[in-house]
Amino acid sequence: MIRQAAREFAQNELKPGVIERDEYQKFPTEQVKKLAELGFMGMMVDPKYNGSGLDSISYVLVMEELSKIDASTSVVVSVNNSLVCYGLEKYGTEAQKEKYLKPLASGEKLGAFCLSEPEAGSDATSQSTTAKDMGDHYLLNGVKNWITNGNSASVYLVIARTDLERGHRGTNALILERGMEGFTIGNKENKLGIRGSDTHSLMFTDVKVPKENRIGEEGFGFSFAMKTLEGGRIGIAAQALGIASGAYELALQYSKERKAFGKQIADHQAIQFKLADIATEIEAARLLCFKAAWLKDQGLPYAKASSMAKLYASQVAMKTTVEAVQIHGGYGYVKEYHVERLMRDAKITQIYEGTSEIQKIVISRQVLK
Ligand code: COS
Repeated sequence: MIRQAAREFAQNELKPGVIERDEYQKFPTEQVKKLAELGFMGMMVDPKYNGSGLDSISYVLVMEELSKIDASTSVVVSVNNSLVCYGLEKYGTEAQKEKYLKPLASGEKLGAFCLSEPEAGSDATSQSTTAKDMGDHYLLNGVKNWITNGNSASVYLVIARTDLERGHRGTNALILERGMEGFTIGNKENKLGIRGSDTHSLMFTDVKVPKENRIGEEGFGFSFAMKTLEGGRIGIAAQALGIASGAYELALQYSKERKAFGKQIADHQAIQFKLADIATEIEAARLLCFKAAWLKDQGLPYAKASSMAKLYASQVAMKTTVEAVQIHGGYGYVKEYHVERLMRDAKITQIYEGTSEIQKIVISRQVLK
């Protein structure tokens, strides 16, 4: 039922206008409101905090269906659910949950997760943003980069260093609100893909953040970011899966319609073998996503599984979308056929929430343990 609801929503609400939102970099404001009404903005949050109380498997199903049609919208869903809501529910105080989690889970507000900096992406321990301890508050200074929902969010989880001597162990995760004095939104990035999503830099100049807005104990910030990203990677893996399966479904359909050399192109072995490879790899990616989600739902360690799912599903997304464009030939290269957009959207899944190289670091450290 959940998959069906997401599928219908994607067809009826996301598909119309998806080409224009991509072309003109238009944020899906109305679509996100409707996703909130369906309970998809706080899917895994306890109903007592306005969530839908669903499991991670349901979340994977929804992410796949939305991403088949519109990855710009599904990344908004992914960040709000698995980075912001999850982080607050798992590690926040009761007061933080009341004040911030409730409106985020209901979709009344949108959240952003702010770890990356101009010179700290993969090397996330090299944070330059500082949160100086001033007694009852922190004084925040620095710049964050590539922030999804940058100009649409109203709650921002920001990672910053307080004790410079202690390296990543002196890092804190702070909750910021849009409009705080000294907090400015920088330029919007003009991106290759997921162009409907809203990616900005953020600037902090002497922003006063009350101590009660710190998540977890003093110095917990880096661990908070790492633990939260473990679940975030399941969302991005499922997004990559959806991009791949969306492109595959279009290529499959097209191959039965298009004729060449006197028969449907699906009757040529060159196309059949492509479809066979793609179908097999998508199934494998889906099972990796389900496994990571299942482990998380069981309360078992899932860092390795989520990195494997993201690494593999993003490779499959890239390969599948390139093949889908190839199967469509010249039509694949124009916007009306959707596969060129899916190809551009696929690339980011190998980069954000940890590049493929970072996933290999996480996986290899686990297997060598
Ligand atoms: N959960 C909890 N803690 C974790 C963790 C995890 N999954 N992974 C690492 N840590 C902790 C380590 O235990 C260590 O803490 P202690 O020194 O107190 O034990 C600390 O984090 C630093 O870890 P490590 O020494 O392994 O740091 P490295 O710089 O070698 O590598 C990686 C850390 C590369 C795994 C990390 O920086 C990373 O994931 N980078 C990518 C970040 C990312 O995804 N960026 C995208 C931005 S979000 S769109």
